[in-house]
Amino acid sequence: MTSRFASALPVFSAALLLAGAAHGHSYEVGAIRIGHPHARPTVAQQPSGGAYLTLENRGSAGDRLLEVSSPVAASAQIHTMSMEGDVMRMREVGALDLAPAARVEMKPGAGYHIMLMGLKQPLRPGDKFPMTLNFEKAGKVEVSVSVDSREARPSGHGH
Ligand SMILES: [Cu+2]
Repeated sequence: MTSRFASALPVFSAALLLAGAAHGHSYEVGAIRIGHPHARPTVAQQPSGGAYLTLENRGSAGDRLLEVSSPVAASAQIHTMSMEGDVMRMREVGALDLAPAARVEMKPGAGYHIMLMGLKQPLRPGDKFPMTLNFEKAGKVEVSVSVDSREARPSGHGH
């Protein structure tokens, strides 16, 4: 009986580790920590939507987010938004640089976001969908993106 109990322990601790990884809805790949991937809800026929997350480089070397993909969209681009005069402009950036200790918080309305282009279905509040991030050094990681349950609003995402 004692030996049977002992052999069950490693399985139990592996399950705890998995639960720990999912806690707080964050992910780690190499030195990169990815926090709270979420997206705005979209309405029917809306061709694109924004996804947001926090990236932290905890390593001593720089890394770069090279590309993003998701089965819910034909393509995904890394965009940055900034005011030019009184006009908000969005442009695609080829890669997002993450210097050592860099922390990039994506959010609607300013700075970086991930643009899901050619949505295959509306993103409904409460849905989750997979998205794969590919980092130059840390490699690929799939995260689960939660669609915010807040109400959709016109987001100025027409290009
Ligand atoms: Cu955009």
